[in-house]
Amino acid sequence: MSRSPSSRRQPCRIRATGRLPIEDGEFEYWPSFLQPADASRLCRTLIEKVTWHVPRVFVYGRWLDSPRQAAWYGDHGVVYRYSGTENLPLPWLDELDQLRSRLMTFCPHRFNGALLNHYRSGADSMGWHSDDEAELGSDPIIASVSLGGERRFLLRHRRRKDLPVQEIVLEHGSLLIMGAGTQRAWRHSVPKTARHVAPRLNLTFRAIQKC
Ligand SMILES: O=C(O)CCC(=O)C(=O)O
Ligand SMILES: [Mn+2]
Repeated sequence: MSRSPSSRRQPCRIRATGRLPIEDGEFEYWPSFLQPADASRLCRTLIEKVTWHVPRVFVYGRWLDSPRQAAWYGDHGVVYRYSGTENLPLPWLDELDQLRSRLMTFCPHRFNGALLNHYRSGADSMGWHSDDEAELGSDPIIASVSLGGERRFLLRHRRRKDLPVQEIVLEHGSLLIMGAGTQRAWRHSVPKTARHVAPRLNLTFRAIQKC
């Protein structure tokens, strides 16, 4: 992930469904991708069954514990390296593989791995970054499913300082597709919140090009 310092601008909230009115990148937001009951069941199952760990990442010249739990699942041999970590895939859980099949029917992309994030409380977060590692290819497509507590997802253009920070509230059972151009033009983050929020899972399905 390439990172940058945080921004002080007031975010502009986007409430649209489907293709989002965002420049220089194809973002789609589908709030009811999963039915609430199915999303709740999947959230409970994955919190229980996934082999979670706290990644130790190399950022700004030092090793730090990530402020969340994570896990990498994927096809055999699909290794994902980011922020100084090398992640060997855990074999697909049935629930993740079924979701992957559904996503590949919904959008015309193939995914061979999923990076899962567990935000245990509002104190867990994800800093500003783009998912632009070489092994994701020149224009990565990422399908991101959210389960559990709603969190703010912020987008900041990498070059256009005149554009406001954009904000999408990622709801329980929603799907965000970050398509063509999104990682080249934008950085994204999930900030901490002082509000009481339920635990949240985010499942980001990716296509590793070189294994
Ligand atoms: O939790 C989210 O919605 C975003 C996760 C993310 O950006 C990532 O895993 O790279
Ligand atoms: Mn990301």
